[in-house]
Formats: sequence, structure tokens, C-alpha cells
Amino acid sequence: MLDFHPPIATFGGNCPTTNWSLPPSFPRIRMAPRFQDFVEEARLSARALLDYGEGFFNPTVRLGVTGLSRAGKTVFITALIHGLTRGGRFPVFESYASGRIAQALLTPQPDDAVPRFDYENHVTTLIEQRRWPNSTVDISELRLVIDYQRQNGADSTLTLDIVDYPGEWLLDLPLLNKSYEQWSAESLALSREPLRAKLASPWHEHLTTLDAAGREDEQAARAAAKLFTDYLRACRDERFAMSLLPPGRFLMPGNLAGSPALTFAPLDVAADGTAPDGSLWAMMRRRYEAYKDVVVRPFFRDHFARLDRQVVLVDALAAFNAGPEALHDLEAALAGILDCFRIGQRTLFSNLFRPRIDRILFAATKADHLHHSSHDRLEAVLRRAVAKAADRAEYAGATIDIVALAAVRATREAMVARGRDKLPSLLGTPAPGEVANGETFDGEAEVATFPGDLPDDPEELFKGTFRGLSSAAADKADYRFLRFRPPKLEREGNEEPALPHIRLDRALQFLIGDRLL
Ligand SMILES: Nc1nc2c(ncn2[C@@H]2O[C@H](COP(=O)(O)OP(=O)(O)OP(=O)(O)O)[C@@H](O)[C@H]2O)c(=O)[nH]1
Ligand SMILES: [Mg+2]
Repeated sequence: MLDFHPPIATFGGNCPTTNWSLPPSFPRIRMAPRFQDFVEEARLSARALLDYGEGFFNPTVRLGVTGLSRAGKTVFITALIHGLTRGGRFPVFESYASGRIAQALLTPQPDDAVPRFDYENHVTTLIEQRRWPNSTVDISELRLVIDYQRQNGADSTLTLDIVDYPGEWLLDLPLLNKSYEQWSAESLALSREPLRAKLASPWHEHLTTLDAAGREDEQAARAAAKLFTDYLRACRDERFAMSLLPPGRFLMPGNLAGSPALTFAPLDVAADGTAPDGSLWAMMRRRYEAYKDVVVRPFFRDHFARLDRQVVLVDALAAFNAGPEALHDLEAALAGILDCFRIGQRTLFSNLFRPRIDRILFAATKADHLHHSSHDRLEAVLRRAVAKAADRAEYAGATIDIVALAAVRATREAMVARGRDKLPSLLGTPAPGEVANGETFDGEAEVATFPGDLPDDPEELFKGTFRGLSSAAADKADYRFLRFRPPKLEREGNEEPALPHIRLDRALQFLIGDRLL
């Protein structure tokens, strides 16, 4: 019965090892390593050596907060820092609950060229204005230094570096392993699937007018890039909530808007073909490679490859809202992204030359939209969605956990009488403009909603029989989630109130608990 948040982002490609909804006959090609790949490895190792040197004297965890667009990364980071620095309620976070953490302080971040995470502003927005922070448009970083007492009584310090970035950027990582031809063929195959084909038809029409082997043509490239971007944007609409649709900067161009590195699109060419010199195809291919060099590789090298712990935030509820296609798409996008993690047990060698992620937490966010009796089911859906990737990660030696959480709990639970029955319901303030049962909310009134239950067996959802917004009117959809405002908090004296949450402490315990023993 509700209306859900802006949808998660969209994209269309993955690492070559991943299997998603492409036709079985589709060629899968692994690119031969290029000279540049070796250079890239050398750079990664150099960076790892630097980090290792620093971390040797100053124990550090670089925590990657990963998730597709609107998954809840910025809210998660803000709530985590707020809780650690301002006395959050974290009974399951052992070092904190037992009083061994003396203080957690924000300190200047390590990378001078990266903007600082706008923590103070995000807190004001959440607590004073009761609004959610805006969507992230650029990378930012924050360093938290935790002074604690070890279990043996000695005083110690752990540095926690956290990186925030727009979810769309994540969608680009799988491109690193793909040639232009392969990405083109995959993007086209995906865009021909029934739901997407409708949204892609203006771009498909234009594509039939292009001669890939003909002379390069700037106007044709611009028109193709525009129509392709329109298609990606349409897929991201809340009604479809598609996840698979790179390149991410097409949806979030920033200062690269209009540059050649963003002026390309897939062509209908053979996945193992070769572009003739001077052709439109060669031009598109060149720009695609430029995009990877200018945009994707630096992000991977400077941020992603340096992480040693990951929390992967997943907004499964947005996919339930949109329909089975969105759930399938989300599953495929996660598989593609997880293929790009460098996972495994940390060893001296890997610390020195190939940083590895040794712990991954998969978290289904916004669990406060469901009654607690459905939280286990939400976890079961996420477990099913990431099963293959999680198995691989565990096989490589990483520790995995799965949790349903809400970084900021916007609702309370209550039993509300309906006739003779008492129904488990959620109380919250719907955001202004939200609509349910014909009523438009003003952003002030608190209402009780009956969110309904997730099925006992997650397979029910993956069978694809439920109805979402992509195929049904809002009042006929099986799942609708109202967007609530952040909670109203009571101040006690001058103290800033703690933000309520669901299982944020369990997430912290898993992510850094073992480094605070
Ligand atoms: N009720 C509730 N809503 C949440 C929570 N976390 C996030 N949201 C909702 O999800 C939206 C997106 O959250 P963000 O933290 O901005 O998501 P993000 O992953 O940083 O998104 P991008 O910056 O666009 O990549 C918010 O505007 C809220 O509407 C939560 O814990 N509870
Ligand atoms: Mg964000």
C-alpha cells in the first residue's frame, strides 16, 4: 500500500564471467591482457605498498560502503558516524556496549584531492529538517579515529576511512573487463528484452539508420549517445527500477557532460569483430576506451581496489515495488559488481601487493518499511539474490554475513485495531506528496500503514509471479511502500538525540568488531 523511494539506478553490462539474462547462444569473450593492464597492476601494487606502510604504524580499516543508486549509502554513513561520535544505542556492538571505546573523533581525511563527506550538513538535514540527504553527485571521504581499550587492557587506536560515491559509478566497474564490441552486444541483447524494448524503441530506430563501418560522424555519435541515455534514464524510473545499465556517468555526468568520453553508444556489431579504420565503429570504440581510462580506472585504482572491508547495501524493496524484472535485474547487477571485488583472506603478500576484501556484509536497507516479523524474510530474499556471489567470496576465504537493517528508523511498530482484528502496523510520517488509497499526505500527519508480509519462501518472489508497478496500476501492485520522513526526535537538554536504527550495531560488530578486540 505504499509508494516507495526514488528507484535504484540502471545499467547494462557485467564482468564476462557473470551469467545473467543474455541468450544462451551469446558469445562470452574474455579479453586478452593488454600492456596497459600490466601497468595498471603495477600502479595498484604501488598504491597498496603505500597504504600498507601507513597502516603498519596506524591500524586502519578502509570501509567501502557500496550500493547501487538510492540504496541508502549516504544515510548509512551519516548514521554510523553519528552513532559512534554522539552516543548511539549499539547493544550488539560489543566494544562499544562494554565501554571499551573511549571516543570516536572525526579527523582530517587522508586524500587531499577528495572532497570531505558533508557529515554535519547531512546530520542537520536528517535531524533538524527531517529530510533525507540529496543524491550524491561526487566522491567524498571521511576519517574517524576510534580510541579504545583492548581486551588485554592496553590503549589502542583504530582508524576508519569511509568513502561515499554516487551509486551509478559502481555500475561501471564491470566494463573494465569488456571490449567495446562485447559491451555493445550485451547492451543490445538486454535492451531487446520485452520490458526494456518498449523504452529503447527510439534508440533502436536510430540504430537502424547507422552504418557502423561507414565514416566516423560526430552528429550521429551525439544523437546515438543522447537516445541511449534517454533509454537508460527511462529504465531507472521508479516504475521499472532497473539496475543493469552502464555507463554510470551517462546518468550522472558531472563535469564530463558533453565531452567525447561520454559521447558514444552501443552499435550493432559482432562481439568478436574488428572496427575498420576511420569508421563510426572505430570512433565509438575509441571513446568507450577513453571513458574507461579517464573515468573508470582511476575510480577503481584510487578507491575501490584499496578497500579492505565492504558493506553492500541493497534496496530490495524498490525492486519489489517495481516488479519481477527489477528483482532479476538487481540480482544480475549485484553479480556483475561483486565479480569486480578483490576478495580473499588477507596475507602479508596480499596486503603488500594486492589488497583484498576479507569481510563482506550484504545488507538489505530500509527494513523499517516492514514489520519486524518480515525481517527474516527480507534477509532470506537477499541471501537468495547474492547466493552465487557469496558462495564464491566464501570460497576465496572472505567472511560473509547478511542482515536486514535500517540505518535510520523512520517508523514505529504498533498493533492497530481494524474492526475486530488487531493488525501489526507501522506508524510514520509519509513524505509530503506521497499518495495512498487516494489520499495525498502533507508531510506533517502521522499515519498507520499495514505493509503486508513478504512470502515465507523467497523463491515465490524469484518465480516472477508478483505484480509490480511496471505492469500494474499502483493500487493493484502487490507491494507498495510509502516514503516516510526521517523520525521526529526529542531532545534531552542540549544533547543531540541518538538516531533510532535497526541492526546498525550488528553491522558494526561484523565490520569492525574483530579489529577492536
Ligand atoms: N526509511 C528509511 N529510508 C531510508 C533509509 N536509508 C535511506 N532511505 C531512503 O533512501 C533514499 C536514498 O538514500 P541515500 O542514502 O541517499 O542513498 P545513496 O545510496 O547514497 O544514493 P545515491 O547517492 O543516489 O547513490 C533516501 O532519500 C531515503 O528516502 C533508512 O534507513 N530508512
Ligand atoms: Mg549518496
